[in-house]
Amino acid sequence: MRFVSRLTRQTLALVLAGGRGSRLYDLTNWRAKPAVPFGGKFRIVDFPLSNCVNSGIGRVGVITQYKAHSLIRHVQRAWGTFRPGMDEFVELLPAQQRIETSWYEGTADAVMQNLDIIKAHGPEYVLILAGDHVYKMDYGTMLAAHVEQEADVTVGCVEVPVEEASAFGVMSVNSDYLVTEFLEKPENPKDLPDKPGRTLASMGIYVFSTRILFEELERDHELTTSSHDFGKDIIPSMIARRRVVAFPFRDPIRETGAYWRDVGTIDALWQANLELIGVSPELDLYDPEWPIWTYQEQLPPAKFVFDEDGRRGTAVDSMVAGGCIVSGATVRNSLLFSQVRVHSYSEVNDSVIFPDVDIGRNCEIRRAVIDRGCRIPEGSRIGFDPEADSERFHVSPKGIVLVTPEMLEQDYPHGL
Ligand code: ADQ
Ligand code: ADP
Repeated sequence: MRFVSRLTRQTLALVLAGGRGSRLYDLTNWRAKPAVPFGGKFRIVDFPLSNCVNSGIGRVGVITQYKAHSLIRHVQRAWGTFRPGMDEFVELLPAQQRIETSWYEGTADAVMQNLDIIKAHGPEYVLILAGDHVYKMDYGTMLAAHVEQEADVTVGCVEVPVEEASAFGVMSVNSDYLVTEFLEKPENPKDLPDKPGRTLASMGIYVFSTRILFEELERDHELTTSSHDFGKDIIPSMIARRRVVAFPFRDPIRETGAYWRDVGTIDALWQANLELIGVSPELDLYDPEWPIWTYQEQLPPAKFVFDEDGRRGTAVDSMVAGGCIVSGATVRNSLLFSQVRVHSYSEVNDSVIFPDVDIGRNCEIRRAVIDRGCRIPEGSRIGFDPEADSERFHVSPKGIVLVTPEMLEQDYPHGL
């Protein structure tokens, strides 16, 4: 254990949080994907950041670019006072044209443009993470594997069904987990030799020995043909020249399987949120051994009340955050983020309701994701008629209805 804690102390983690996340449609019109709310009170970026803290990595940079306002505000509030004075910090690294006169191009360029900041911290290892995945992972075991295997770079990987693999970097490994091939988002990914129907996908997280990272970034920087991306350029080009090792991810607590989700679509976001409600969800937010940290403003407890006509306000099979009031309405199999109001005679089923939403009287809502600040007018029916819904809202391939303030011709909540 002392060995691992020495490694985590010698590590600087960089969380890449600048991408657009365009498959989330209007949810990322005004915010970056890592700032998208998740799990009733968190934002997605809280997962990799909590993993860092729980793994004993105290030095973390968050690289931001696209629509970063609410992300920056959240990281400052939740993570800004991270044990000051103990060489532990979460530092925001916005694209600021320090080296180039351009914004960050690919993910490697985003790291390259912060090279002098990395040098100033002098880490032995740099752990590169994505800010937009939901999972619990002990990065200490990955660092230990990197050192034991004498790797130049270690790539975190998970097994996925072949039919989903063209969204990922896909790799082939030999019996020592040395990567022999790496194809970024291949059209026809190959099956694992011993497991038909399955393949090995990159999680887009990497441990680099710092010297190697610098050499590779500088080499890539000179290549005019490169898009300066880890998955597209850097990792594939290292296979023939360096020791590229795969690290199969296991759950830190159960040591079997692994919960890891790229909640990159409305369907995936909806499903991953609702799965949390189950009796024994794969991702347990109530586990004291691997807490997920966040910021939430001080709010009164959620309240469930009879309305003036004596109708009961209830929520069952649901998660309800602070500041919510359910009055004379019924909520089932749903997740209510903070300060949601559900008024009399309304029914909410199988839905994910972001903070500060007001659901008027007599509404029926099912299979929906409602964005922050929406005021749903009295008598609305959402999730029953895909054709009518798609005239005003966005309807996903699985029929989940996304509603945003803009679609309701309302303003987003400013200054909330
Ligand atoms: P993608 O997820 O498609 O594939 P990308 O869109 O580059 O990769 O995003 C990776 C991370 O970097 C995200 O957290 C994103 O927000 C951030 N990011 C993207 N562009 C950025 C920029 N210019 N500046 C700062 N941050 C930026 C990658 C790998 C695959 C792997 C999947 C796993 O390339 O090999 O399988 O992740 O999801
Ligand atoms: P989050 O729920 O992620 O905190 P916010 O609703 O606070 O998102 O919006 C993020 C940022 O974008 C805020 O600064 C907000 O003022 C701004 N914003 C949101 N919607 C609009 C809009 N329609 N026009 C201009 N700015 C907007």
